[in-house]
Amino acid sequence: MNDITVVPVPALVEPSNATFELRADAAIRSDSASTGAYLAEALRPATGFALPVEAAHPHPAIELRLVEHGSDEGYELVVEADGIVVRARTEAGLFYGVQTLLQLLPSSVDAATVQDGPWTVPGGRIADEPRFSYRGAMLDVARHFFGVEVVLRFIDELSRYKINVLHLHLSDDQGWRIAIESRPQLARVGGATQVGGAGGGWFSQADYARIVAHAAARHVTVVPEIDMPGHTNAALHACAELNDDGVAPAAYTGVEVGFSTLVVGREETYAFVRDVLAEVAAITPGPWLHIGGDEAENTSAEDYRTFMARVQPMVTALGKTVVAWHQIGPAEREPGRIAQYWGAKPEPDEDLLAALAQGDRILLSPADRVYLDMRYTAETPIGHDWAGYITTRTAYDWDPDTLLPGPCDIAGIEAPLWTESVATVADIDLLTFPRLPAVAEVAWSPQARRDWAGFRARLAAHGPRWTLRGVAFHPDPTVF
Ligand code: TNX
Repeated sequence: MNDITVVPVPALVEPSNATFELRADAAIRSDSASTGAYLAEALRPATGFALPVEAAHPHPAIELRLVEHGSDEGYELVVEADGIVVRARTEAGLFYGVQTLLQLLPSSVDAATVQDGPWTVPGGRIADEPRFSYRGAMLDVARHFFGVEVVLRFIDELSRYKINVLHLHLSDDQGWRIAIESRPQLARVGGATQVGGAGGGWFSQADYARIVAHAAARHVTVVPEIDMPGHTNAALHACAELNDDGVAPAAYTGVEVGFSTLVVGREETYAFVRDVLAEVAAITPGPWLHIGGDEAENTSAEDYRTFMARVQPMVTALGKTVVAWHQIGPAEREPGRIAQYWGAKPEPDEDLLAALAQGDRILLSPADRVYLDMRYTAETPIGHDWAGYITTRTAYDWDPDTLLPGPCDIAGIEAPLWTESVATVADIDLLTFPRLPAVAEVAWSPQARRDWAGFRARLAAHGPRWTLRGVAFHPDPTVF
């Protein structure tokens, strides 16, 4: 295990001189039917082996064991010449042990067709657990819509890097992307277009359920975001009754921000918010509901606080925890809420300071580090640059503990992908890989285990894997 290329780097690695070889007659014994099946399905195409999964095989080559001890997401992986054992207290931990094991095999294991072996794994012991319990990625399906299959594939890729939250930005000026049964015009009318005009679309509640289930099977929790009171042109366009004059604005297909607002003094606004949040909460098994709150530039500060003072308790009453962009800071604090910091250094941000002063938990999405929509360099064909260029190294080389002024309760890290300029799966891949794995390591691995030179060497080994999996990553010349 001296030269392993596992990303995120495990907390502890103890190499041995042993080598394990997976052979055609290998069986998997698993205490978890789902994780056993996941592993076998990941191994079968390239190895061509049958790899039966059984709860009680007498001589398994690979054992996945649920045990009494261990942390919530931790695992232990022991590789000896005659077998491999993964132990974890939870199903999530077992799944992460399996991800590590897959990365210990030759990269050709990711091929879709049978390859030559030998399928060797270096011997030793790994003991691993995450630094942060919230390790997220965000996909904006509002500016450009992406269908279920694209989202499922995105989940597959992020879960390989032990990311465990998918935040879906479901509404914005350019589109409303989740069906609300009590207000069908929201998605039907509000979801009909996207940036540039043509296209658009939305998730039925059955579509959303498929996403949530696929994510859950990979230990990923979905956080739905309904952005309010700004970023609401699509809703105002779909529902004339939300407008003071009863006249719906035109659909918006540009890329400006900050012009729209729900009408804070109008009762109909709160009936709408209540209906929407109730349905979104009902179809979301995870604990979080994101209510946006960013860039409400057309809402007065007083109106903003009035609005949030009414909306936050609705979320709590639905049994969910409020998540909002850090502009929520000055609004009355809802117990337990999470403020998502998306600033870029160095200016001290008053809204952030207000959130910190109120004792909000903070989710770190520093725009100059982890915004996947920023260009890598001036040459990157798509993306923004308002927070600067973000090379893979920039995304990697920072310490969450020293980012903010003073101590605070950090919930974790999330890398958002805004999609004003992201229109295809290839666009998603280009901006996401290899930077998301860099952020995943920031969120998972102990700071003391991380350094750019080591990361770069490990990350480079993932290029061939992405190629085999059809991921159109950016061949960042500082890495590959
Ligand atoms: C700011 S980040 C926004 C988004 C844009 C993004 C583009 C945040 C909470 N709001 O509306 O898409 O910049 O980088």
